[in-house]
Amino acid sequence: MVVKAVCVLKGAGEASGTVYFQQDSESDPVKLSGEITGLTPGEHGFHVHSFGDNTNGCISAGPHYNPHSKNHAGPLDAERHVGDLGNVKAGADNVAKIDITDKMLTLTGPYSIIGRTMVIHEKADDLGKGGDDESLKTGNAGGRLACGVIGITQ
Ligand SMILES: [Cu+2]
Ligand SMILES: [Zn+2]
Repeated sequence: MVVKAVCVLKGAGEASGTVYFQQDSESDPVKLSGEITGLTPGEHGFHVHSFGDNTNGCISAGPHYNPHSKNHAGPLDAERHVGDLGNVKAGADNVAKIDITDKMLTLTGPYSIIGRTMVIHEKADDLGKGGDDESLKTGNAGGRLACGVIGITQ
């Protein structure tokens, strides 16, 4: 059964966007599409964070979604936070197109990301290769520009 979700990202500044999620069956990867506008050109860290809580802005979303207690890494690493989607890249038009297929995310079962928060960051994610403690937690991606809770859609 196809499961679809959507996330509308907003923040205190210019950045905003919409991300669509689709998973064709329980064992299929999750496809993400959409775009984020109002970004400085270049790479921006993009993750699923633990909580669907935006009561105090994006900070209330907590750390990267990490149900298996791994270190932070990149989306292609076997050992990573479930929420680690790496970077999206904005062009000179300040827009990042989202076109990601991810095998670790799921929209079904106990580790579903529905009800959690997507965050777009100020800086590039170093994918755990920055050589400091913070790199293994957050990828040194800096502040949270915009975020939104992932919700079920039709
Ligand atoms: Cu993040
Ligand atoms: Zn992470």
